[in-house]
Amino acid sequence: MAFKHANVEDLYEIGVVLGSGNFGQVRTLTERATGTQWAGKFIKTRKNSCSRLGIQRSAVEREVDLLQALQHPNIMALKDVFENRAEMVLIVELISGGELFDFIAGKDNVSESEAIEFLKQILEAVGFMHNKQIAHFDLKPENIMLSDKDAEHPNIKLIDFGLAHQFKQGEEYKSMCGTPQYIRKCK
Ligand code: PIT
Repeated sequence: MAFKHANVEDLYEIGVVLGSGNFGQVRTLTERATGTQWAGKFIKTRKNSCSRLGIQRSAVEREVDLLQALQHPNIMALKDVFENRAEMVLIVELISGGELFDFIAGKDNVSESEAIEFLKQILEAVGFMHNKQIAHFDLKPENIMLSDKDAEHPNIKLIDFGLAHQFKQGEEYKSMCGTPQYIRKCK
């Protein structure tokens, strides 16, 4: 995917903050040409390799490659990527149902059939990734979202592939710091 150098604001109206993290912010976007709603992940990129601030461009490129390989109804879809000197913006599908965690916490109980429906969708997404030798490495309630919590059957959407990794045939991997979260290729 070629990254666009246009100004995001020329093409999208930037709306409210949906979430934030180390990477920057996720905000709602309205596409000016069509009125379609999206979400934008605004990532502050590193000015140079010595800086501790921001995320390296290569890390964003990797996340973009993985998201492109992961087109699945239960995985956040990527539409476009913009970049300028200071930041990169991932245009992704708007997921307006919030975290699965909050959905469950806000209810008195979750029925067995609802639980089955959620778990089935989570496992379908994870199975799809694993078939492509991609591991998410940060699956947790905060990264499991609902497309629309007012729908009768809300759909699961996995987000945040910032730590994800695609394992390649013939490469050997070792865990670092005692946790498989930090993997590196062995020479
Ligand atoms: C929302 C709504 C939405 C998308 C997101 C959050 C995405 C969050 C996100 C995505 C990433 C990432 C970190 C956070 O690395 O439509 O509340 O790829």
